[in-house]
Amino acid sequence: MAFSLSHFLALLLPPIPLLLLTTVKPHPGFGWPESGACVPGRSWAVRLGASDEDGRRLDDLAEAVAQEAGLQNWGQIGQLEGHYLFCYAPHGQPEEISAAAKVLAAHPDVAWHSQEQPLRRAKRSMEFNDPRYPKQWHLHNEVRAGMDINVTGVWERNVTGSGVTVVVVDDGIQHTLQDIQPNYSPEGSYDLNSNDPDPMPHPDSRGDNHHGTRCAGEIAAAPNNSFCAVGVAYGSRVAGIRVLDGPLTDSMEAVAFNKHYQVNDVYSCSWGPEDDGRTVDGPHPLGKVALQHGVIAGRRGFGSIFVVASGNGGQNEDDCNYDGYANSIYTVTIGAVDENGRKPFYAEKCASMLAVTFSSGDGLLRSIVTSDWSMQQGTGCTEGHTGTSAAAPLAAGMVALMLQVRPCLTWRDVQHIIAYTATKYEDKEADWMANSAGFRHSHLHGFGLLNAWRLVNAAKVWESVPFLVSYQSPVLREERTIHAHPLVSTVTWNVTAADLLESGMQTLEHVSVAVTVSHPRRGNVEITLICPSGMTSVIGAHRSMDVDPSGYNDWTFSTVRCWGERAEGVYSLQLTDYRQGALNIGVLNQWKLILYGSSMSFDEVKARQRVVEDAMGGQYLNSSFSLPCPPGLDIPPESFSPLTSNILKSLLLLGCLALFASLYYMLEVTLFHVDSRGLCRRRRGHSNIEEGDELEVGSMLAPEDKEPIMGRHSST
Ligand SMILES: *[C@@H]1O[C@H](CO)[C@@H](O)[C@H](O)[C@H]1NC(C)=O
Ligand SMILES: *[C@@H]1O[C@H](CO)[C@@H](O)[C@H](O)[C@H]1NC(C)=O
Ligand SMILES: *[C@@H]1O[C@H](CO)[C@@H](O)[C@H](O)[C@H]1NC(C)=O
Ligand SMILES: *[C@@H]1O[C@H](CO)[C@@H](O)[C@H](O)[C@H]1NC(C)=O
Ligand SMILES: *[C@@H]1O[C@H](CO)[C@@H](O)[C@H](O)[C@H]1NC(C)=O
Ligand SMILES: [Ca+2]
Ligand SMILES: [Ca+2]
Ligand SMILES: [Ca+2]
Ligand SMILES: [Ca+2]
Repeated sequence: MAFSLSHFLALLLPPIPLLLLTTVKPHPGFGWPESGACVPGRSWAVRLGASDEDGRRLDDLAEAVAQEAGLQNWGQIGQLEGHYLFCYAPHGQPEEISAAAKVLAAHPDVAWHSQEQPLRRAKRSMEFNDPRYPKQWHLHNEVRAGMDINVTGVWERNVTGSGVTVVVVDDGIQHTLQDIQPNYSPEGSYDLNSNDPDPMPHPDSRGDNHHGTRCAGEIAAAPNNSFCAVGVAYGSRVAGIRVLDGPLTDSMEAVAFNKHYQVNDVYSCSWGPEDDGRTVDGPHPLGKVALQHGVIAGRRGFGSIFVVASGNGGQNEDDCNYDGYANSIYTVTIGAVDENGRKPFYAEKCASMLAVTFSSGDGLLRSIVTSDWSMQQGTGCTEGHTGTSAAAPLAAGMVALMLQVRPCLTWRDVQHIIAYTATKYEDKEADWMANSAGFRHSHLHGFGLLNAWRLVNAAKVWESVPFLVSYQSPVLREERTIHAHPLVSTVTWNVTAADLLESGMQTLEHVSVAVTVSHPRRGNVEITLICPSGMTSVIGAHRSMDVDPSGYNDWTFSTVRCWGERAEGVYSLQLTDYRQGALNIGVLNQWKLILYGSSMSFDEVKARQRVVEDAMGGQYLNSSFSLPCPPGLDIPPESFSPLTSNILKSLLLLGCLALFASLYYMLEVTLFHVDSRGLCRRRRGHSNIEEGDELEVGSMLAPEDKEPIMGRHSST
């Protein structure tokens, strides 16, 4: 790929005469003539053909040539040896000008000459008349350099999310608002709380249904309309799915994740299970199937992009590995940092964190400035959007920018590009650790800060990764007592070359572990996964508030920290018990290792890292450059309309294989990078359903505890 790219670049950019790019500076030896200005139209750039052994002699020659042409010699141009600037005498007439041109053209010592014209150069700054734009520090931080998403250069290249739709799955969006209406997509919207197509929020007594509107503004607030703010992807369209204003059920969640999935490209979800530091919950069976179905059939088969907030339970020692939405391999898990790049009090950490972006912080640090609803006391604009809730939509907007320049990125390509491009910075608490593939990850900050410029440039040159494959160990029954801290209990599983032969897996993406532990106070247990390279992930953090006596029942933890590493080798799981007193005896009952990855070789991972870094100059962000993109598939706008519990139930029971077998086959043949074999075929298992979940009709109908994730500082 590196070869073909540089080759393409060579064709794309013919050598530009260097002179036009350099500034004209006086040569130290000469000094510029005192009077008159050497203005464009009166000046010539000349390259002498003589050899450059002796700078002094070239200067003499230049002087002689200038005199012959009736021009003044203004000396060497910058550091360009043999290049001189000649100028007309202040009172030169047009006839003399053309005479000089003839002399230069005919002169044997002049290799090249050019009469200089003013260069058209636009000033590199985005001017918007939106009154709060100057306060949107997350877009352009003038106070703390580098602490923004570096998006203005992307906008200057006319990349604004055009052609991409982001849907905010939340408590509705006020689409009549001045900043939302121009980019609102009714086609992508729905109201699952009232069961109608219009997701307009309903004012309630607490006045807090402004959340979705704020998220929508961060993504696509209209620019330059003299109103409020500007969105990250202000050229994209934004839709709303109203689902949080009322009891949320598993089936509603499932419908939301696939709603209008040929219209909506990116799903922004700023909510999750309770962040109380003692909950272990995630998508239930239907929600899980819907996420899986979305990445297979959404976006014409390239896969819906699900962006989820990592949670606001930091002050409760919560950890996003106990949040099934964050752990899911199908989601882009986004955490928050404050304006200083530090973890705010509310932010959670976990091994499945992909990256972070900006949001509110402690004390005097600024919050996110965005649209707001104008219902109740709302003004249509706020400076107080907070929490990881505010971070996820920024990430969703950045994904929209990526999809504009490369519409065929798959859901996995997006995660790869984030891992390859996120930036690191000094932070003592971050505890960055480099894995053997050279990716640095922190439990606090994932692979680092999202950087729109880097994401978009990488997206432009990104070739889709090979299709997803997976490997599952058998269920490993241990019944092993968990030692008290500082002792650890270690179990291992050796994944051999023969194990990986059938799938062809070479390098890793996500690594998951399904764990069953009995413990009278499960928060005491800490679980660490060690990949063959030695890279450690704290997949089950110790949580002092989690007093639950039922342990973990086949809970799937996951990590992204072994991304790009070789899949083969010995994996170990280490458990330790932070118990007080001798009574709490925990047992690791069983575990199972699940690897996700592809046939991409380790060397190819390294080669891609170089391709990505080579693209950071912006040279490919030219509309005349594009890698070929397959067209995608013709998938019905909605497989089931309306999606009833019964249909969902049969979808679940059939698994993806039976119902979508022909579709998968097509995907594999036409795209061969969007493959479902790894999703639907288990190597040693018999179940087509993710981790053999059983469907309980009861759980489908019971309201779940899903709460919008909001910072404690949320205004109103
Ligand atoms: C915004 O509008 C002003 C005129 O009101 C115009 O000068 C400016 O170029 C516009 N900015 C952008 C980025 O389109
Ligand atoms: C930010 O974007 C500019 C282009 O606008 C680029 O030159 C610069 O290197 C980027 N900064 C980082 C840290 O990526
Ligand atoms: C910017 O992009 C939009 C949408 O793709 C297009 O309509 C417009 O012509 C572009 N403008 C320039 C100056 O390239
Ligand atoms: C893992 O299995 C391979 C193949 O059987 C073997 O060569 C290797 O020694 C094993 N490693 C360990 C640590 O047991
Ligand atoms: C984009 O490509 C065109 C045609 O190849 C070229 O004329 C133009 O200078 C390029 N622009 C940039 C910014 O590289
Ligand atoms: Ca409605
Ligand atoms: Ca605006
Ligand atoms: Ca949480
Ligand atoms: Ca995830």
